[in-house]
Amino acid sequence: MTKYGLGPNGAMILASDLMVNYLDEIKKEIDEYNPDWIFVDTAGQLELFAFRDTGPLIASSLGFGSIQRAVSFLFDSNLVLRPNGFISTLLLAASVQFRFRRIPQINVLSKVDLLSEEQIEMIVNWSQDFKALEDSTNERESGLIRELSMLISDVFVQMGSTSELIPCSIKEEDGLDILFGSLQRVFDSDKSQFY
Ligand SMILES: Nc1nc2c(ncn2[C@@H]2O[C@H](COP(=O)(O)OP(=O)(O)OP(=O)(O)O)[C@@H](O)[C@H]2O)c(=O)[nH]1
Ligand SMILES: [Mg+2]
Repeated sequence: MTKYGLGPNGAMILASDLMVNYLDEIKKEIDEYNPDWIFVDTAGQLELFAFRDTGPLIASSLGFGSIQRAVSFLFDSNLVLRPNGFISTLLLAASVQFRFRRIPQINVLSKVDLLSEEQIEMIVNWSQDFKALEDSTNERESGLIRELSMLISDVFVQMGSTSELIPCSIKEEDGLDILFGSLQRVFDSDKSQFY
């Protein structure tokens, strides 16, 4: 902030852009561990990573040229209990997919220890069946929000893009085996396309 005369938001954006200058160093450091898997946890503020040109650049450089890469997008349980929260998050997930279009994306429902079994089932169902999402929107939203939500979910219905959410909880170490299986399936199908 002091060096470039920026406020906190501008400084965070510049810091994430400047990361590109350190990619070689970061790669070298990671390589020293000779890892089987690398997880790169990026900021929840999407404009810091996903929406900057540097995001996809960093993702492809840190992939070490490997084809076995995937983006995992988290739907935070705190934000998706109502249809309108779910739809806003779905829009964000779709724009991340649009930005990293060459990399397969797996959507995760995170922090599910905060939800009941019924709530988890309802949200996972919304992700697979947009008609169910429209029904819940009709039931639980009203006015302009309902109208907008219906229009947006109709776009998803027309795109036919359903992607199942994988429920996970870090706190309870729940669902991670299913996420891991999903990642392996993505990597295996990518390999067969490649060869
Ligand atoms: N109950 C519950 N809380 C969690 C879980 N994972 C993280 N948290 C908590 O959620 C809060 C916010 O953490 P995250 O959602 O990981 O967010 P962050 O990584 O700080 O920020 P961004 O990723 O940039 O949004 C912290 O208090 C975490 O301890 C989980 O599986 N269950
Ligand atoms: Mg985080």
